[in-house]
Amino acid sequence: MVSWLYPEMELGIVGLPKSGKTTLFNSLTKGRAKIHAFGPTALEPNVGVAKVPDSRLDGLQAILNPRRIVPAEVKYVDVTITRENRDDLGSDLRGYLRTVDAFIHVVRDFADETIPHIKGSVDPVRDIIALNTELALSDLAILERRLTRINDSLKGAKQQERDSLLREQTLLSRIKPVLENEIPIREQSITKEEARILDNYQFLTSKPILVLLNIGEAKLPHAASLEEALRPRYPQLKVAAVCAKLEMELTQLGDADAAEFRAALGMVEGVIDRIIRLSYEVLGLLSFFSIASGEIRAWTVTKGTPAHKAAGSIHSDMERGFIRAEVISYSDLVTSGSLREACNKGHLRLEGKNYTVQDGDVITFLFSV
Ligand SMILES: Nc1nc2c(ncn2[C@@H]2O[C@H](COP(=O)(O)OP(=O)(O)OP(=O)(O)O)[C@@H](O)[C@H]2O)c(=O)[nH]1
Ligand SMILES: [Mg+2]
Repeated sequence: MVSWLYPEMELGIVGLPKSGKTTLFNSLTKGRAKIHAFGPTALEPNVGVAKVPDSRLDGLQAILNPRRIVPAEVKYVDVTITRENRDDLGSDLRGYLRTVDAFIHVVRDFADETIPHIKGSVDPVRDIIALNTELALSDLAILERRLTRINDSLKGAKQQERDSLLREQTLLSRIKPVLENEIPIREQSITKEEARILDNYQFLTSKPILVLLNIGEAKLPHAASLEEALRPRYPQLKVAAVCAKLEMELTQLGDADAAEFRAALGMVEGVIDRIIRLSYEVLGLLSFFSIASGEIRAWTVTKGTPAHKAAGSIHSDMERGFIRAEVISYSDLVTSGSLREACNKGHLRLEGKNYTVQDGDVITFLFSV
């Protein structure tokens, strides 16, 4: 989806019933949504945000000593699969999934006899393949319906409409057999113009996926090797292993107690922070920083956003009345040690509205309305 502004971007947490989706959601958002070992959970999705950890904010704090620091946020939606005995995506759920920008696929890799696995056994690779196949089948159904409709429309179409229908037909007919060979749309080579046509369909296999292996306590010491084992199989996907249950319990403890538990259990620090950062990456997002009224704030835009649109993410007046952007890169600012020194060294650049904002830019927008 072509969208400059962050609030529309969200990740849908998907996976088989009882794979640990809500447990992970609570760990990420420090939430307290209900967890159930048995039976279906509520219909409504859980929605929450996580603050995006960013060591550059600490770097800016050390130099600028602001009153307040406001990190970026990323939004999660925990989508519940309602019927306990179903292992496919229901049609209403599928419709909902079309609206999210990326998926976190929670894959069960914990053993617990009190929580039956819907497929009878724990087998993460099988579950990853099954979801990918389902997403592909859902897209193929849409492709086929659209191709049939195009064929019908072509019969009575005028020249101009005909040309655009034919272009679309060529594109969809090219994508379809590749998808039938299980190559998701996001891995197919598609031009920008073609992507705009495809955007209308919100294809599920065009969305990025972060695979989260939900491992049990017993597998904690092998977290890294379990991730490594999956990576070559899914080179295009980001993969992370986490013990969601323990992470959720730790978010409910104080920092000191949590650190002690972590050490005792041999858990790696910062897994949840890493997952939040990975979420931000799969969404293709970057942060720029503003410094105003004693406040440093991280703002979120998609990669490739021009300066005037970035200004609009702060305030629509800034976009409308955009004059120019004063930009210093984070690394130049930090190596200079102060704003004044960075300016003395000539690191402050004046950029126009079409400047492409870079990750870590510290920007002041000049505007007039
Ligand atoms: N042993 C163990 N249990 C876990 C782990 N993660 C989740 N669980 C348990 O699995 C059960 C289901 O967890 P949920 O987070 O509700 O799973 P879900 O995918 O949201 O389930 P539905 O929304 O009903 O599909 C709960 O009893 C959790 O405590 C884990 O890493 N280890
Ligand atoms: Mg749930």
